[in-house]
Amino acid sequence: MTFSLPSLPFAPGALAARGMCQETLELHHGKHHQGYVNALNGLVDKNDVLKGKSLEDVIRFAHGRDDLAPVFNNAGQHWNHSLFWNCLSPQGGGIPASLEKKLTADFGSVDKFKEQFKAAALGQFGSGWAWLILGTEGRLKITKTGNAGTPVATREGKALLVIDVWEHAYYMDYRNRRPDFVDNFLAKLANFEFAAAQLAAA
Ligand code: MN3
Repeated sequence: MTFSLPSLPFAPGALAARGMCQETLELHHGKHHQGYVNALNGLVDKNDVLKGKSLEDVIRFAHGRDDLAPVFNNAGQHWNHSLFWNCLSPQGGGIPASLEKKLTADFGSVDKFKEQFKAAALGQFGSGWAWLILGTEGRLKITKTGNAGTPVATREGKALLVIDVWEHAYYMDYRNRRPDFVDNFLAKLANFEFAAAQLAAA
């Protein structure tokens, strides 16, 4: 076994009062994410070139290769979900002053950042992810990726915050209402303390 499922950084029921129920987290973490890890380990086990590589190196090696699409998909999903759990918090929604200053400098205001982040999350047709990234030029930017796409593959900067917009992330709590899920994420779940720490460490 090369890769393993990280523990959630909170109890699975800890977000229930803030718009993400325990069953969503148990399925999303314990079934979906675990499934990606299991599939990835099975694929790596059958491929000597991949054995011993870090997760990031596996993602970059498999990126764009049709023959390694299942490897890329499961590795990308493992990386993205591992970050996503850290982007949720039972005390989420509050933006530390250091991050607020940077958001205001690069987007004009916190509200404009939220508008653009929401637009990316809603504009991702089908499954995928929306990201707040510190670009290589030092400016914050918002991007979106489809399916298992990840900024690890494109080396476009450091991911500070991500939202999973696959239906499995929100269907139990919000049914088809992705806008409500994204609004709730920004207001009550997003771990901006983690994003600020990622920024400070960059
Ligand atoms: Mn997911």
